[in-house]
Amino acid sequence: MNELSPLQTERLKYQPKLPHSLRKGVNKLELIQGENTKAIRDEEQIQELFKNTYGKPIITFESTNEEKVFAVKNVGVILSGGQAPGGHNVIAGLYDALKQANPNNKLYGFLGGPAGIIDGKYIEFSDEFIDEYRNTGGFDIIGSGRTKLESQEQFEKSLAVCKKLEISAVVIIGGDDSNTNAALLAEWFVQNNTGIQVIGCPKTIDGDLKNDQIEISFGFDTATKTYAELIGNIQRDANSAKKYWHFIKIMGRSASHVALEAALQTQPNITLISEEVEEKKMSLGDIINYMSDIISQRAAKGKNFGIAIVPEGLIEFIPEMKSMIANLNDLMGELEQDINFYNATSTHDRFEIVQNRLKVENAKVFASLPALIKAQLLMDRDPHGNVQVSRIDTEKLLIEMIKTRLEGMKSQGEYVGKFSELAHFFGYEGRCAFPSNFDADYCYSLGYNAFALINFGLTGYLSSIRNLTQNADKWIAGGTPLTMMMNMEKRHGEFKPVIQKALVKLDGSVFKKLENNREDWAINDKYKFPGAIQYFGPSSVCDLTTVTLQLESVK
Ligand code: FBP
Repeated sequence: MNELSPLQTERLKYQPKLPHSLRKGVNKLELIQGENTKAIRDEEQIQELFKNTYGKPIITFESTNEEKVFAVKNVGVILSGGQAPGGHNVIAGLYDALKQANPNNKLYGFLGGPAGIIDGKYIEFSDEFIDEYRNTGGFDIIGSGRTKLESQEQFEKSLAVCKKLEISAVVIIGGDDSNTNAALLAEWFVQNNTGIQVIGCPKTIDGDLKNDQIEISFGFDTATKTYAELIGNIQRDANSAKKYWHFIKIMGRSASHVALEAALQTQPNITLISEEVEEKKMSLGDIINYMSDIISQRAAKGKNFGIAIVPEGLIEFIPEMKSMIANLNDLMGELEQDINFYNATSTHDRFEIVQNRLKVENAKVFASLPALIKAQLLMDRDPHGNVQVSRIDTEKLLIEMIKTRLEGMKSQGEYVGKFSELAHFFGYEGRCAFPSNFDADYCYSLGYNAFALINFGLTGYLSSIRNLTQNADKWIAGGTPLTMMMNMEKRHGEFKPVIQKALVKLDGSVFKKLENNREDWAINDKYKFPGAIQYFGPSSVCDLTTVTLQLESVK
């Protein structure tokens, strides 16, 4: 083992908290069945596609004094998609429950994400190995990947690997796409009488895998607290030096939950919310005017500094950009085959080819963008065919356009300030932080609970821990059928069953909190400084939940 930092050493000793119902042990549980469930929409189609796993009841666990005996089991686990703090604890919780149930049980970890189960690349966990990773950030214990697990061939290969290892259950730790794939795999395993169960765990810093049953995905708590610490530090710097406007892009592929939460924790001058931009059909020009007006109002008060928060996915929510990017996504396949495009020696020539292929109105939008953004829009798509928004410098695009707008305003005598800007992107800084106590406890509970679901023979369920604003003692453990979160959505031109992504609700209390305060925060500096995540000390700082969770828990 490498030499450890003092915090690493202390965190390894931390014993995560479990809900009261799970504390007597995984063999002393009673399963309580709720009502049967339905898909959120498109019930008939989802039922048709998931004939064997559709409509199952919601499950809760209660502890009992009666000890049950279960057969020996081998389980496989996969980390899927982007890193999120706490993933190692999901595996640790799963491992502890599995070994507690029967020391002869085995846990296998598939390497490098879903590709590991297809290609048969795995390790078997041991006490010594797991112990090195308890309460640590990252997914390096077994690695992660973005392979989509969805084809017949992949399922067959996965089955062969499971048979070889005598695995009777697979746990997939992932976001909405990975858990959609977990649902498909669960159904396929039942349909083919394999006897293999599939259980999902809700992961993603983006916070967009949530619904009535899943209060939040793991990782959101730690990532938002990390970004809030950094934003708070920058606010102090800006307020001290009083000379820079800081434009901070905040990670979160599509939904703006992360930017919104970080903003509520820090109260910056400007916070853009992609969902609002889309709903109000704000053009790029409207956004620039909105931001320039605030910059100008502050300058009139002698404040040539400020903080602007930009959600990572913004560019895809601006109507004219959305249409242009969709057109570009469709073109990417053709461009890959286009010899002229690939042989083009200058980026200018490449841009020309793209412009000539786009629809007229989209070509105009493309042409209006700076070369840097055009080049970034032409980069490779992710395995789901999406633009990789983390690699597009939206904050720089806004800065360039604001500069031009402010010059125009200056010439009309409407702006009297001096605009010096700095651009930041906070994303990867937060995805592998040491999990907060909340994420350490929540993740361990999710993993432990996943094994309880397996022990009771369930499949096609998401491990669920609820009542999260209360002490861990009062958390409610159970399972949510994956099919109840699904509906049909168009993906690459075809309707497919998918878990619905939760976007920011503009009529919800979390957005309202921003909306009711943002005019005040824009001009009167009301910066808050959350500071670093605390792991040891008073519960009021160590066990704090996010503002989002607190506001959403008030029904
Ligand atoms: P998941 O949905 O897989 O959890 O991904 C989250 C995320 O961190 C996004 O916020 C971000 O846009 C993306 O991953 C970045 O992907 P990559 O790690 O491939 O650069």
